[in-house]
Amino acid sequence: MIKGRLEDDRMLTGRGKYVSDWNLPGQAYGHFVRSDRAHADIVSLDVAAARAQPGVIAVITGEDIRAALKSLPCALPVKGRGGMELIHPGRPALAQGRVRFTGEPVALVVAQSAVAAQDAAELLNIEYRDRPALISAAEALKPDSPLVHDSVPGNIVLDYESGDDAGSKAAFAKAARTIELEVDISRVVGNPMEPRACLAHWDARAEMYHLYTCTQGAPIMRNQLSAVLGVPPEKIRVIAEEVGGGFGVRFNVYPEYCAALFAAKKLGRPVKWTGTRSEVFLADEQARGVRSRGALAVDSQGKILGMRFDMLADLGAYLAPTGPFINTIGIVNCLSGVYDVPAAYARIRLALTNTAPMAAYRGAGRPIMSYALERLVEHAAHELGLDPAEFRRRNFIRQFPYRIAAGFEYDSGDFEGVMKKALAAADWRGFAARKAESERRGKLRGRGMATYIEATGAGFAPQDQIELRWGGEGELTIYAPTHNHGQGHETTYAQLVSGVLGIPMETIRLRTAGPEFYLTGNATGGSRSLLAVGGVVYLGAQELVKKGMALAAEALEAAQADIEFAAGEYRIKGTDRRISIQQLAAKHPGAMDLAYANKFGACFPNGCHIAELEITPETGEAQIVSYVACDDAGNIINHQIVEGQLQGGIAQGAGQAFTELAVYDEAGQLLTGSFMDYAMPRPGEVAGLKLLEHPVPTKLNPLGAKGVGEAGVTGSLPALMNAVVDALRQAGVKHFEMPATPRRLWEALQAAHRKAA
Ligand code: MCN
Repeated sequence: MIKGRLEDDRMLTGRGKYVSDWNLPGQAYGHFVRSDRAHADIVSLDVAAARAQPGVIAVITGEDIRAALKSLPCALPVKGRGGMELIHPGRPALAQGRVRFTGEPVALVVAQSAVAAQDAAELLNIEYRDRPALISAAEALKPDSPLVHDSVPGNIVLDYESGDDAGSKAAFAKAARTIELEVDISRVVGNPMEPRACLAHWDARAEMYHLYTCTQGAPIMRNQLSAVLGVPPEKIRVIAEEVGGGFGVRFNVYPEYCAALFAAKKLGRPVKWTGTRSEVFLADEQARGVRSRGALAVDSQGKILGMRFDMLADLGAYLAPTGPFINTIGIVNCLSGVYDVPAAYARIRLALTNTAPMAAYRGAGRPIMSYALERLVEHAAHELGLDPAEFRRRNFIRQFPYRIAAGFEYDSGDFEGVMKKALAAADWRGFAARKAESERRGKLRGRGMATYIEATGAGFAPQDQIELRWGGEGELTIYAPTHNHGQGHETTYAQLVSGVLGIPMETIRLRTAGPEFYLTGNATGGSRSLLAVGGVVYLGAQELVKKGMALAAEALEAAQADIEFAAGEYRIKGTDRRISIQQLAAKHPGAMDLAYANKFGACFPNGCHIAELEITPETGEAQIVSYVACDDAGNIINHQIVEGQLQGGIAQGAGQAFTELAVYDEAGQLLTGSFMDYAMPRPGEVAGLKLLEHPVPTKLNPLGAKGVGEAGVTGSLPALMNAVVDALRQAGVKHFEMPATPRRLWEALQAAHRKAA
């Protein structure tokens, strides 16, 4: 077991190179002028006063880019109900004629300094004619609602369905009981530590665009930029060293990057933009924001016969490249969870509103499904008078492979085994006594469970390419398409290679996106890096050993058949004549380098999370008192990193459950646009974490690993809110939505109290 991570030293001693640490000779600075209203026509836009300011080099507007830049891309590989195609109304890099959400970029001011650009931006004279703003997806559906885009009738870009409609209807017709629950999966802002930034450069000689930015993966960003810039991906380089957190909101191309690249080419000098926290709140992709009406059909033995969901997703004012995917396939890929359900069906309508575009946030659709389903299952158990663990146990899938109604196939799992371990660690049976003890102290104690499953691994790119290249001193560099922005890839990929090649981990380094190489593959997302790219790295290392056989035979003057490889050395069998792989690589510069590609697809990590919390009725404060998570992430490569990933994911679930909420007012102004109004989870929020492993290796990749990066949030969101609802139930509260802030909890308790009186 190694101590710490290879990347820690650099990160903790301030030697990481983040986007705003990059500088290029002759660079200018950009500042974006953003719409201060949610929905309006741009009547006129006068740049003269701003342009005349000292230090200002250019003011670029939507009209300037109209002919040069295409819409930001968005596509979906599936159709909707009745063959409906996704309607992509298009999204310009700078607003053209109309603004559709507060914070939308309208113009880019470029100046000699960032301050000069910001000052001049205030002199931009924009005349708007306001239009009525649509703030909620429910409102968007009303027949007389204003249209966000004239090309999208009824504000619905897609009416999607998945599963077995007729079968589930039949199941409901014959059910002994049907149980329904409507829940709101609240809207959140991703908030990585590093606000978005870019440095755009046009290399006129090579006719190439260079973009330094915070990205979860250069290859995807390059393809998306290619669609906007109208040049092949080979003409674009995306460069990122350190990225201060991704969490899904650094996956896609953003308008600002396209406008900055346009400006860099037009002006013949690099343009640097460093965003602020306010811009993160206003103009980063936001996520979740789905209303779900779910129903279970149950027979007299507590066996689930059918399941239906009707969801309404808010996609914001424009389609983010992955927004529709996340809110359709990303939700239904685990449609019926860990349960053996003969007929499940979901309808999801994707609506537009005058709010920031919506896409991925840690879990990317799966927490929406797990929340809707696990809240419903827990609610059903209470309605049926069954122990929530027993109700789940009766319905677990036990045979694999198992194909769910949405068409996806779970390859492996032991849901009952996972739950058993969690129940024991949480002392499930002792809850009544603990609850009574809390009551004596005047506290409401609640317990919540979630037996989640999620899909990890599928990627858009046809293959993941990697390269292994030796340096002169026997050091080996792994080049990979997935970006490492907190997940510890430098350590785990090095562990894999070191394990195969037998060379010290310290001699292995990872480069994920750099100007000097070019790989295709998938970005970091969908918790796929280890199982997919890690799998390719692992096989690549094995190929490298094979590749060295002929050279080793030559160096040792033996027949290749007599050579064996072990512990980093090629050896003539039965002798002590040997050469290390590092010596061999140094002897033959370039000859021992290797390019390798392969692709490994989706697999299904799962787990059982059990939370207990106490609510203080006088103040509404909720305090987690114990949290047990037992997860099946398949084979684990680095237990310490996996533990960290689970802790982070659980804390992010707690953030959404207890404090975070993006709120727009009726006019479409974001009321929660800073950390003063939008509360992130704090250290200590998730106390008493107990993490257990229950690995069931998958055969779908060479490592037997399942993804873990998003599991924590997928499990914790429903487990925590089930615990909140359980505590409130005792006080007569019938319905409660996230976030469980002290004020909202206190108000709910007061309202129930008044009603009872
Ligand atoms: N791992 C392991 N054994 C397993 C599974 C994973 O040792 N069976 C290790 C991997 O080698 C890797 C880490 O755990 O070091 C996470 O691996 P994986 O599950 O493959 O997830 P990714 O590396 O693809 O990370 C993506 C995932 C996503 S989608 C979001 S969002 C997210 C997350 O990871 N964003 C993060 N975790 C984050 N953590 C940090 N610090 N910052 C983010 O932005």
